[in-house]
Amino acid sequence: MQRTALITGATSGIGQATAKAFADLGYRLILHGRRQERLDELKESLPVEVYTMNFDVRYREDVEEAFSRLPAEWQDIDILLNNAGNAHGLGPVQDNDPDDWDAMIDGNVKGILYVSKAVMPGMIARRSGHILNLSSVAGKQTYPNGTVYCASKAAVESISEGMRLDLNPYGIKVTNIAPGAVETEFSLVRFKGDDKRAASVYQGFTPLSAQDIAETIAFIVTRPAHMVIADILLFPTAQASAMLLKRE
Ligand code: 8X3
Repeated sequence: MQRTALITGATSGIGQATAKAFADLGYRLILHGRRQERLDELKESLPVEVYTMNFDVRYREDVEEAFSRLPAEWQDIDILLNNAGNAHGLGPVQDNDPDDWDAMIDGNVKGILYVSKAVMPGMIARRSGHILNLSSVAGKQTYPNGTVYCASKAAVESISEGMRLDLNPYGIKVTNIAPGAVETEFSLVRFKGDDKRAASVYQGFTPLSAQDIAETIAFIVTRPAHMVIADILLFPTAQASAMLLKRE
């Protein structure tokens, strides 16, 4: 039977690449983002049925409202990829802008919870489903100047673990995905549009691409029913930890 997958943050990077990978698998797609134009373009480019949702995962009422309008034929969601999330700023915690803290805690932590809250009841009722949460190596290792981003991703690690425990009785799979350096708009957002600083993050080594992560996610969601890849850490070959990267 054709599966239905919901991807948050589908308008760029890992979300967008995974939308394409899922379309290749023949899945029907619910694509979420904040940029309707990009969602429409993506929908046009994909050879499968697509429903788009436009809201900010940080605002609980907006999330609830968007899901209350989800047509009946889109409500049986088999796969939820909680991909939406961002870093805002990189600097000593004592100098951080609290607005950046709000953006990261609300977007990366509460966002996953709000969206999952809307999707889990259907999975529980059907006794099946797969939730994949985009964490980061930053969720496993805190690095200097990354305190609150790392804290938000450490929370994702805990949420993945907790979901796995609480959803276990219902046969729902939970996967935690922790990439290291992946070249996307991630650093551009972190450095607030400073493209030179963003580009310097990926200089001197070959970073992972969004495509690399998408191919891995496609592999994860196509494992047989009795198997779940519970937790996965992905590095470019040049990377050995959050802090250690071999640059030429
Ligand atoms: C993205 C990877 O190392 O910039 O989550 O935190 S890192």
